[in-house]
Amino acid sequence: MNRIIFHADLDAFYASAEQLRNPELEGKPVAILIYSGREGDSGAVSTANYIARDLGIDSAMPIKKAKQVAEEADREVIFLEADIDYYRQLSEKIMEIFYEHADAMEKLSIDEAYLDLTEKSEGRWEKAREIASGIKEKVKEETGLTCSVGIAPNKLIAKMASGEEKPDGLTVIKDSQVEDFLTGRPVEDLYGVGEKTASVLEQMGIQTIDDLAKVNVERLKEKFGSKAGRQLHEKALGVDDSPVEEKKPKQLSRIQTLKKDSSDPGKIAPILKELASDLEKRLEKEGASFRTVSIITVSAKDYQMRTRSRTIPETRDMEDALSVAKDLLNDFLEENPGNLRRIGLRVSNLKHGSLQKTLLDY
Ligand code: TTP
Ligand code: MG
Repeated sequence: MNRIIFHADLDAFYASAEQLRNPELEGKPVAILIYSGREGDSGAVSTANYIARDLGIDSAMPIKKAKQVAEEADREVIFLEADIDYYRQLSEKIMEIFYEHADAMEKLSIDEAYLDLTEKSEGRWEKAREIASGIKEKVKEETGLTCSVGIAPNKLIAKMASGEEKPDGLTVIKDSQVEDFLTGRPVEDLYGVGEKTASVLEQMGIQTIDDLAKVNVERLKEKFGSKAGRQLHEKALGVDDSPVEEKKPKQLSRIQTLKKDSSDPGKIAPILKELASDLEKRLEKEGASFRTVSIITVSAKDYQMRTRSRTIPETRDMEDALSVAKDLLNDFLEENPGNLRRIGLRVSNLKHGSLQKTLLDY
């Protein structure tokens, strides 16, 4: 059966995430900043929504420069500091949806994943397209976010295809369309070909992917070494046999904002219980046990995030995690008076597969 690989990439992820929790941003240019912390405006734009991109503000632009662009355009751009923890939570939710729909999932970054849909779609492109639409809808329904999807015979082409119709796109490139799809594009469009490689290729007179496909592979091997040269040539031909590889998570966590800021263990512990039951399902699906339990607290006063952890004998019983978490919470609240805004639970030191036998079992 021919392989069918799906790649999804969320649209203007951090900016869209901010728009979700603040609908007033809708229709305005928004840029998300990551401060380097050394001085006032040092740092860079992590992403910008499409309206801000039209003004010329985009990822990796220095903050100072972005503010200058806004001023020159005489537009009020909303600059917000990145809240990575919030984006991570959203990302986890989305990855769960992907995970449920695929034969295998490989997370590529906070807002991207590959799925293998070969079995689920029985190798049929139309069926794969339907599944992809369903996934996009589910993501929209459950999180309010849109993503762009590429479906192709392999990871390389699927990733390129997902960028074709951003935002909210769905592009299918079947085996028979790969060659046309690659023709005329600059070599940098190939995932993994950076500026350096591109400039060496340019010196060899190679600019487009089809130039690269036509060149004798021996010339590439001479320049880039045997393995890299061969891989480069394969890429240009649209060939990529690499499997969608599940990266087993090393930890799982859930975090929730309290309905009302509180320092009362009686009000906070029930939330830990909810988080534990949520984690239990995920852990079961993962078939994993854990050794370390942590609580994550976010202070209502300064939004500081703090973590308390304890390591216990290997278990897969969330009741164990919950009782440790309650202990940690009580200790924490005694030592740190003041209201919490959010509370989280994490299990880490995960071990996948069967629970290792302990001495007691023998
Ligand atoms: P991307 O998927 O590259 O960008 P995006 O989702 O904002 O926009 P697009 O619609 O083009 O996919 O990256 C995902 C997130 O990663 C992005 O929202 C912010 C973060 N990021 C950085 O922090 N620094 C960077 O240089 C880039 C490129 C992204
Ligand atoms: Mg994205």
